[in-house]
Amino acid sequence: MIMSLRYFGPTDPIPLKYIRQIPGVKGVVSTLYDTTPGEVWTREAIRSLKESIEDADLSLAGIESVNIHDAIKIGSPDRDQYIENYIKTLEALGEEKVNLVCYNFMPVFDWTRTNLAKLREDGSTVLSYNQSVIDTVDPEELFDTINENAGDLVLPGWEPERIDQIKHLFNEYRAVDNEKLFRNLVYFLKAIMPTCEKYGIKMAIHPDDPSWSVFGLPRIISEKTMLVRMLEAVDNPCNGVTLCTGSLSSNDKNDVCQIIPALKGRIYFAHVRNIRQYGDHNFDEAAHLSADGSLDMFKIMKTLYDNGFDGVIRPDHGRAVWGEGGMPGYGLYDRAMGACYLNGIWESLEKTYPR
Ligand SMILES: [Mn+2]
Repeated sequence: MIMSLRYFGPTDPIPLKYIRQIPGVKGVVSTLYDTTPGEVWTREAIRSLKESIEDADLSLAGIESVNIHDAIKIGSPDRDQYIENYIKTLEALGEEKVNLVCYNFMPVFDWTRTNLAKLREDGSTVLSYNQSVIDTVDPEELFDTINENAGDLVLPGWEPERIDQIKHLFNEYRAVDNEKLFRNLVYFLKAIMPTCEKYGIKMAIHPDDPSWSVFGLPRIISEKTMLVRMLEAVDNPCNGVTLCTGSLSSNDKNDVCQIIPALKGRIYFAHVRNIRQYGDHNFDEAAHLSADGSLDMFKIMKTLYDNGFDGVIRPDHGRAVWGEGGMPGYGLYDRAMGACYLNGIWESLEKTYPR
């Protein structure tokens, strides 16, 4: 198990030397933030990212994410060109010995929240999602609200320049239902598998966040049946999953501890965070501690342990605490507390149930 933290590159307000000081954190996951989906990554840029991380005595544990161009998800005529570009990026990563790639197959939005700083009773703030807000705004309004709340920061997936594409994209997705989106995912995976096999690259799809359709867009990676169907459709060890406990548990019908055994051996990356479920498609994010939210974090970690998980893991969105500003969900303090807590659970599992 490699405990890591997400790192937003040279413009991250949290320097690598701070991440290095969190006990037990050995690596970071990151991406090339100056690229856009569909672009071919160069070996030089990957090497430079990797070296900057290694210079800080950490490892580049994987890429989060290499994003998929919407042409591939929509299945438009130019998708093969974008798949070819993706393969070239994978080759460059493989040559630089990077072998874990997180990605998602969500149309238009990588993730959706309605409040980036909901005030809690302890004075901290968290990201939250309220379906009734989504039901009353259009996607463009939400886009503006999120960017206003983000201040000077650029949130991954919500880059201001994307607003111009939103209308066009919604139009394009009108002809894409869940089945078509699934077929397009399988088409993409089959095309990239030979390259992944050649370099030993493990693809780890991130579940939909939240795990239901937002703004009427299709959603296919939102529950156990669909995750299993995806793994079986392309039954190759290079085709795997990012287990994101918060995303899956946004739908309180999903039980992460039931999902983990169904994906046994194919979970290569884990985002482990807690949320407070309010039923009916509403949730707040929470501290990692089980008692702070709705999820049994010990049981989740034990289920991962019992199912032989040995991949990259990271705490996920934290609260904003102790007056820390910065990127919503990605401050240093609460994620550091999360990493220590998860490491503590893991140590107790290793000592109680040696394997
Ligand atoms: Mn996640």
